[in-house]
Amino acid sequence: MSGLNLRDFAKAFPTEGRVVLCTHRHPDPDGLGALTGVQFLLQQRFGLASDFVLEGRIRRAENAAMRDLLGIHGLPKGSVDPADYCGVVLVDSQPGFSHTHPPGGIPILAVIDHHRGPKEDGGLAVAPVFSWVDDSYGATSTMVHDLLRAFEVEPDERVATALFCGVRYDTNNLMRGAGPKDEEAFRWLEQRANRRIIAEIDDPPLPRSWFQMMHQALTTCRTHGPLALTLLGDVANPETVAEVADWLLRLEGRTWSLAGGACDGLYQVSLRTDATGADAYPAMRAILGDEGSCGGHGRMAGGQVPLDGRTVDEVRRILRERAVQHFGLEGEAEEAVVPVWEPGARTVAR
Ligand SMILES: [Mn+2]
Repeated sequence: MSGLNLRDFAKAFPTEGRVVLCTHRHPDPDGLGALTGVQFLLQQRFGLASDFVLEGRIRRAENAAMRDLLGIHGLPKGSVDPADYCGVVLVDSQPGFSHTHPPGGIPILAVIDHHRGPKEDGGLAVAPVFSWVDDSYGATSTMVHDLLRAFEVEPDERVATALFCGVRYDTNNLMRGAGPKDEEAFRWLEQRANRRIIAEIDDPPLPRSWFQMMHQALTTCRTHGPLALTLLGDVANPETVAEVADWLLRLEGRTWSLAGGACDGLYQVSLRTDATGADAYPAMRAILGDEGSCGGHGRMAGGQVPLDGRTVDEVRRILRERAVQHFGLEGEAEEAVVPVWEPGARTVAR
């Protein structure tokens, strides 16, 4: 872990050239907010232009709305010529994280992140010129807010809105993993953000595919006592799985929700809990057993299992058995959430 040293940050950058800004695959609001803030800082304080290179697709409707309404657009990854750039800045992720692949052949100048590092000691796998990694922050956007204010750069409305989205989504409006620094950033950015845009990002139009996915989730979900288990087939992206897990945790009487779906040769899983004092990470670790990787803390955990030539059904069966066993629910009846009905059949709402 390292603290913020403004002189070291400034020294990491050359006096001219163009910079690539990256975050993890399938960027979320915190990654997008931090990118926008760093771009503004580099331009205003150091006179450096930069481009975003975004990996993976942004599919969650809220995130896509943020991208579109704030004009956060990346270059196609294959189009980056290393000769055009002097360095990379990585935010909300670190070199060595499996979901992060900055374009090769360009030195990493700076890393700003609030996750623990990939190595056993929590350190970075590759040493960049400057690194500021501090897991006491609830969001990387809070760190970038601190950076802007330390350099006395006043964000414009667009940048403040982007950073505000990052802080509030990563901390769930200061209710998850947020500390005093996040609270200060939240209040300060809120004053400067565009509320109409925030409202649109919170409540975007949803495509038919979202309703189809939720329909599939409802018909797939089975409860085993306090556990809602929603192991889907193929899904468009890992965020869908997280969204389904969040949603079905709200089912009355459920204190654990495990959702999964296949994407890019991996079976993605998300676990959520609202049981008092429960920790999702060890439960996820136990359910995945010796395969796959996972991360998380507190009420949420996410992971992935390589299909490795197995069918999706086989992996779903294994995960269901392990989850039921882990929570000691072998004696509980398996129940559907919604009645299975044939199209055209008369249904009576009770
Ligand atoms: Mn984050």
